[in-house]
Amino acid sequence: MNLKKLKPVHWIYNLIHYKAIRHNREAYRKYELNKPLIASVSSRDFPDKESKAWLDLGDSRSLAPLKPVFAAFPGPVQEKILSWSDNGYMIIEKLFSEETIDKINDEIDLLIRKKKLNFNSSHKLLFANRKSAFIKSITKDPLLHAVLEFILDKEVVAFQTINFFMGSEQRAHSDSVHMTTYPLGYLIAAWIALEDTNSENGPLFYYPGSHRLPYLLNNDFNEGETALTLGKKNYDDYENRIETLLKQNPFEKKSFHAKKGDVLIWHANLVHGGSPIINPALTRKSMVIHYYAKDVIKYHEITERPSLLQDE
Ligand SMILES: O=C(O)CCC(=O)C(=O)O
Repeated sequence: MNLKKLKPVHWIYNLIHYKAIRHNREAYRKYELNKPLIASVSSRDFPDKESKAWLDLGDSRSLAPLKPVFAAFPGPVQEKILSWSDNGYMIIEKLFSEETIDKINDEIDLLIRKKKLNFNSSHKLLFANRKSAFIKSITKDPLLHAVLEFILDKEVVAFQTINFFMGSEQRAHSDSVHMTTYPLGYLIAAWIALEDTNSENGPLFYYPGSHRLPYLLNNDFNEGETALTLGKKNYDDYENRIETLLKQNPFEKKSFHAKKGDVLIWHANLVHGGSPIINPALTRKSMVIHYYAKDVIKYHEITERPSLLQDE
């Protein structure tokens, strides 16, 4: 028996990390989830599976200009906010300067040299924001923060940063199965180009409009769950289901050929991934920051574990 499939193993893990799951306490109360914080949590605990984010319930073109702060954004950013409900993503060109990006790259190199940051088995460098005050400050960039909080109409907190040296080659997925919220729709990500990307170095790909697909959660691809064990299916089964969904709903596939300093912001349910690396000699340095709205329930649908969040 795979220990990772045993819920009691997760409960012990959650208990050990109790401080980092306390962020859910208020939200459990607010959304009337009557469970201990250390218990497994999944979409099966909740009454609905639709986003409650205001720009999913209504259209950004009519709603966004009604908020006085909208007028404070630069004109080009306003345009992108207006298309959010249709697109589920936006690109802000050169949000970060060359100098800032160089500093990020230097900082990541330093963290690696000092062995404070290590590649995991998927070639990812996780949580540089917890190791470096400078990287943490990037997650709080004022314009980026203002845009994210406007889109969600809630305060946001950075859950994690992931740095890549090479393209991820990750299959198509939506982040909502990895970083799930109740209500749905309250995760948002910012992907920062730390160098230019092109068709050779495994650029990010995404499907505009795919955020409107139904959220694919445990009940849709997993089965055989019991009170003590997780369902029998695994992440490959999830990715296969997404592939099938994309075949049934042919969205246009776009690749992000970014310039250093460009940022792509994506919706909680936008389907995206990493293209194949055509030239393995090329790096594709990037940093993605995943943010949660602060006052919602935050967890990982597949393993049913509450997300671990450090104090900001
Ligand atoms: O950077 C990439 O290639 C993919 C990143 C991604 O899928 C994610 O962070 O959710």
